[in-house]
Amino acid sequence: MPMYQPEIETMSQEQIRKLQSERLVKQVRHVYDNVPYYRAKMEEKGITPEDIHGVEDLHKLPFLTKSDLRDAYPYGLLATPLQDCVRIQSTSGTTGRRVVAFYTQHDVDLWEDCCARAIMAAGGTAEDVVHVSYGYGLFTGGAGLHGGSHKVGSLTLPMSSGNTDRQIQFMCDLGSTILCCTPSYAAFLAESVLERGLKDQIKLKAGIFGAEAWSEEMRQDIQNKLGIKAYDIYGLTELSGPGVSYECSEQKGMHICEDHFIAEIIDPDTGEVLPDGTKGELVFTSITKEAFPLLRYRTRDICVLDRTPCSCGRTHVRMAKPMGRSDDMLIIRGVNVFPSQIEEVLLKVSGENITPNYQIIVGRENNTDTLDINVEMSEQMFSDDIRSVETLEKKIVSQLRSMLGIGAKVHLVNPKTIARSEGKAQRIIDNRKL
Ligand code: DLL
Repeated sequence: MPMYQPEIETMSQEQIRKLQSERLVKQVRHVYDNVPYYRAKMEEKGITPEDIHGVEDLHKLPFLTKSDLRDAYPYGLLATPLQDCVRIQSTSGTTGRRVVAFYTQHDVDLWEDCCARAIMAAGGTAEDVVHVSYGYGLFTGGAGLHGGSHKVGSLTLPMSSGNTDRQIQFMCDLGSTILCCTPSYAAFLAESVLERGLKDQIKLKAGIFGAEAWSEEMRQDIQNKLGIKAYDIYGLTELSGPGVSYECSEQKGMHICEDHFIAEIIDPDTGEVLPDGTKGELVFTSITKEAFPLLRYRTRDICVLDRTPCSCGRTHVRMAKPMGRSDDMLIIRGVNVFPSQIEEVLLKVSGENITPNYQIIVGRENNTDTLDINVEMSEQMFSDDIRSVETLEKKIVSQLRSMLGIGAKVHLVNPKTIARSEGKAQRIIDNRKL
């Protein structure tokens, strides 16, 4: 499949490291000179830009965390005059202060290039109709894929999220070939297309789904229902938005745009840098951003890096599907559980018998954590006798126990009783926090 910027996407690892080193040295100087907040952090560590000669010195720099972003809100990390900025985007977070990120025109351009790489890695060309159902507005999903699609030269359908009937009508009438939205909305759209008996009328060939953790089982489910290839895409507002990394046709991890971002994996407790292949917290340094350049930003996403060659020809390091954010991790009776692991068990054990709609409810009774999982049955299962429902519930409980080591109560609930999501799904209700 053709690449958007093959000369960059296939650079040798040595060339990438050299480019990263040159850009890092410049970026550290830019931040030190223009961001007093970060300069103070460097001074606290006794570091000056003269100490940073290349990627090998990255570990000397202080980390930035989400709480730094909150402290410095709104302008404290801005590295260019506000008049040079042309755009603001913001996170979808619902608690605390939102993160506000700034972009110069150059920053928007590079971000859109990253999204264009992702679209072409999913087989997109100027012939395609790219149906963007990520939310438009402050959220980066809509704007990012929209800009990327323009750069590829595809016909861009700026649908935004919601109004499922209209989404499906346009998909059929205008022959959308690539769908971009969250995986949970893709699952809902897939269900809605099948319900309306319109699978034969859609021309979709690929989907570019991200913004939330989703399992391989969820991928299979969406691929089968829509008859497409589903590609993962990752990113965060603080670094630009979608396109920090993206999957290629191999579907074996997401290539990180290493000419723009240096990735590290650290031990979340000690901050120590871990070798490639070890699971830990993903940390990014943006080396090309002008307005909002974050150095050693702790994402809280738990993940693994893979530097083995990829048969697609791209040389940029791949990151595995993040298991979720460390702050989404549930500690249930002392066991660490990521919601994505529960999703994996549910879909693996139940196959066609359930829909990918579920809700995880955590509580506390008599000082002991409780875990209840509501999962929607498929219409077919719903019409089965009660005994088969009970058998499936027991099977899920036993698999959860053997795979995660925890007991849970599983309730197969009637079809269409769990609220659908048009953006990022809200799957966890943790009543212990109330
Ligand atoms: O979610 C940007 C985005 C939009 C990515 C569209 C992909 C597609 P934020 O709202 O700032 O930005 O949320 C960033 O979402 O730190 C991860 O925890 C999570 N996340 C994003 N992509 C993935 C993914 C956008 N593919 C936070 N898999 C990140 C798992 C993801 N988690």
